[in-house]
Amino acid sequence: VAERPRVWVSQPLFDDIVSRLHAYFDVVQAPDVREHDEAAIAAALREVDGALVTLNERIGEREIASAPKLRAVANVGVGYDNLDVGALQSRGIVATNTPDVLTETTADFGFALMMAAARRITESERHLRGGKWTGWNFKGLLGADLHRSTLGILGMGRIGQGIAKRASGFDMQVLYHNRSRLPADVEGAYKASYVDFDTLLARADHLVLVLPYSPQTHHIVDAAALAKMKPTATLTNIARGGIVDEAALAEALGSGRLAAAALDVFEGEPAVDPRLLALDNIVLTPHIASGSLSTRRAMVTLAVDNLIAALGAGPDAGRPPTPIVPVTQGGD
Ligand code: 8YV
Repeated sequence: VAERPRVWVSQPLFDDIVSRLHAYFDVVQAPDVREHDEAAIAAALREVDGALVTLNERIGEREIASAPKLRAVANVGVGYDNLDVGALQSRGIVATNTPDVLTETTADFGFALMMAAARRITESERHLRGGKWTGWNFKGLLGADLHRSTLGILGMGRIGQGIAKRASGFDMQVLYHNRSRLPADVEGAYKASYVDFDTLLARADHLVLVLPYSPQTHHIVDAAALAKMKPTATLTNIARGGIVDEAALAEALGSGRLAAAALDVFEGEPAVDPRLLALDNIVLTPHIASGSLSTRRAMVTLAVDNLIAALGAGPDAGRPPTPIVPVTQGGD
């Protein structure tokens, strides 16, 4: 009897969904380890044909070098900066991600964060819970409007377009910047206008970051970029922490150069820069933008389908639904 392929599941996900793998593979389920170090990942990959991983698992040259049998890596998540896709693909290892299924949930959350920053919702709650609300105050905790303001979207991929769609209900003017301009009919559908990066910074009342993280986008929102924004503006990041220079952001928020920010992602997460934690005009959430129960289940379902197909099994053998094709345009 031929040996069954073996797959590694890097985190406890949803057992009822992951168990579909048992029909085709021997499954090695990692214990409840949220952050595997390089040695642990390399050891886990040594014996397996495939892996189901999350953003907590970085898979690069070194891990691949110690994984002679590896043929497929299914990432749970649309962003895949945790994977060295070039290294995987040059070894003929199929890499997949989970686009589309999380678009609307993530766009909802981006909008919620933007509103929370603009209307100072979490700051107000801290004020109340802290016993500082001593009486109704006409000028207390005044925020900025979303409706009829100018929304700036950096990264006009699926999630960026989801945010643009929501913005139309708020009568916002939508400006975007992207690696490449969208076709006129798509721009028209969202009433979105393409502008260069500097114009986006200068004109946005609320700027949302929804672009992939790469060496090219590392710290593109730095002190110089923040200095181009309106002092009344807000910045929301639901992409990856490394896109923003957090020290520069803390400085801008602390000095009144920028009104407010909302971050769901951090450069050194789960560690958060104490300079950000010390500020009141920032909303901080622990990377939960895609975190509705149904969407997280849909992500795992798609990742499992991808892994089965990428390893040549199941109804879509050899044709995983969402393989990663090196990105040449847009956000995610
Ligand atoms: C996930 C994300 O929580 O999809 C992404 O890119 O950042 C989140 O939706 C994460 O990727 C899970 O691995």
